[in-house]
Amino acid sequence: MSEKKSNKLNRRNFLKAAGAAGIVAGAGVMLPKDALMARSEKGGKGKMSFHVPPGKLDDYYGFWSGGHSGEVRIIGVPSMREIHRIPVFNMDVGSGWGVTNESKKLLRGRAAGDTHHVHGSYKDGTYDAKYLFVNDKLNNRVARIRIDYMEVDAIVEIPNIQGAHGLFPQRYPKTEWLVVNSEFQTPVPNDATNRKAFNNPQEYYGMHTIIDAERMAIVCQIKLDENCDLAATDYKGKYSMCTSYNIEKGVTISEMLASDFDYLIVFNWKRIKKALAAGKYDRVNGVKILEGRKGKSDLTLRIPVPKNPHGVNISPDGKYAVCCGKVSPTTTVVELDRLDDAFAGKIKPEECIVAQPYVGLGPLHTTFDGRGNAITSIFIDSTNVKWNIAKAIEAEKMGEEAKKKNPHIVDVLDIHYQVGHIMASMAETKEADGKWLVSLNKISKDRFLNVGPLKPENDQLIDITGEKLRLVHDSPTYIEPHDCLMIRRDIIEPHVKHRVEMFEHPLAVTKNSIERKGNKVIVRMTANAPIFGLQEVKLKQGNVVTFIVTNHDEIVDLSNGVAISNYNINFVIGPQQTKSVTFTADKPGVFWVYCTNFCHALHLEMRMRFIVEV
Ligand code: CUK
Ligand code: CA
Repeated sequence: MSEKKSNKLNRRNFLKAAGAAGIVAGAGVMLPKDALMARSEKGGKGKMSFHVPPGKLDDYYGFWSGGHSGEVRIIGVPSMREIHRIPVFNMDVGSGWGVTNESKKLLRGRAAGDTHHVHGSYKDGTYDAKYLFVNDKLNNRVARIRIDYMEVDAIVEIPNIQGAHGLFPQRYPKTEWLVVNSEFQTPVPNDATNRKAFNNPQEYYGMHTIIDAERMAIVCQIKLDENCDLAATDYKGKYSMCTSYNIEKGVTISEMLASDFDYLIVFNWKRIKKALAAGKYDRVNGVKILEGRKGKSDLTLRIPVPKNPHGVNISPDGKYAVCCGKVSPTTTVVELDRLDDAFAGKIKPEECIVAQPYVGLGPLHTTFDGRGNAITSIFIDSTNVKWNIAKAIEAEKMGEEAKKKNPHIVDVLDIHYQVGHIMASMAETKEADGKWLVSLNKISKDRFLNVGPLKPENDQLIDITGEKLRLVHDSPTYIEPHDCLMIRRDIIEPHVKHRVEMFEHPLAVTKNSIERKGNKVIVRMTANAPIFGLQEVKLKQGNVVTFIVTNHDEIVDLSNGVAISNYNINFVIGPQQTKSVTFTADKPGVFWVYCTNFCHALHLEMRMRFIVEV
């Protein structure tokens, strides 16, 4: 199917589905996509290349979420080369994540996940290169990745919620709190003690959860009738916010689309801290729950926005929140300086809205070039639309006639196809630099070699240095990045270490030994390419054995693998690193333990016997 034809189909299907669900919002202001396309000439003025010659390094660390693969990936930008994968909520037999005791302790038996939003820790409105945080929508967790080792060091489970979706760290003065939204409303508590609520959706609630980023512990949850979708924090440390598309408390698609408007909900951190200090909370499953419901709480403010909004993003100057319409072909621009007055009751919540420009059919997320322009992803139209924030506000003041001419639109770029998130380099910081844009397209169709029914996604790299958006590169990605970040190399690189501190692991092995305590056997072993510290381990069938292995090489990039044949054990240890596994030696026989990670000319000889006697 040609691109044009299939886009039309998508528009038609969407409108059909929308009609069936009773959508009328925005129908009156819908303009044909062609009217916008008239402004776009193919090929912008930018000159940047994605080509990074052999031996040269990329300018940006890209951190991509991996969707239902459960991982995070590091992509070099602009080359779009995948450099590394960080296993997070998934099992990764390449590195041994989900195999070793260290990773199992964090995963607690749940090695499946759904990562959507990766964000870095902040200091003074930009990245401090300490941590990355990522949500797990599947099992309602948040993981922290330490940037020095690019490994997960903490996972916090969030009770009382489902659909842990939007996540955002505090940006100012530094990241002390993280907020996480629950996209699905549920009974609270959601267990047998509250069984009467199971069949009564009126007793389902959404939660805005606040997490202490250093302790990775839950500070509190703010209870709402609405659901919470995407999240953002401001640049002053005063407010966090969420979009809500189900203020109806619906449990079917048509119920969720019943209301003509939904909300952008703003949370007042000063008042939340006060309420916590005053002890104004209940406890459910050990978590402090604050009242945030409409009419019952002064912690929250509801700004009505066109029905079923999706993304909310803050402009790098800290002035505006841009909320995408999804079902409405508009974005809503909220001036953050008005929030104080709205919370004080001096103005109505809707008076915080300063513009509602038309952008196209199915707007999902917005990013920024740091020069006053916003770029919004348009799912149904399959476009990225660049528009000027000041011009949108000006047109709003001038009235309907001025607005209809869409003076805010700078450029419209066709993408391939069906875009979700988009992100510009450094765009979620005050240092947004307007160089690169990545369009994370959900559907690649015909853009790559046909690999069967399950096709890659298409992450497109776009040069945004010129007036026009200029597509420069297509990059296939495996299941299923939702969002990404591009952080300048000079910010991240000085913090990333070549080797771990050996004695950070309390069990780091310096002397090879086999210790037997009843049925338990503890094997302490060094690895030093091409030799394991022991040449054999002998034990009895049924023994529970723990291997603790430390890689004693100091050489950069010299990792050893430890694989135990037919025992389903396989993990990799980097220089100076220690990892351990525990399992029952249930099969008698001779089993070769071997190095999987090519380490030396005598790599193949790097092996030892594991003898299980009867
Ligand atoms: S997202 Cu998670 S459903 Cu638009 Cu941030 Cu894709
Ligand atoms: Ca709704």
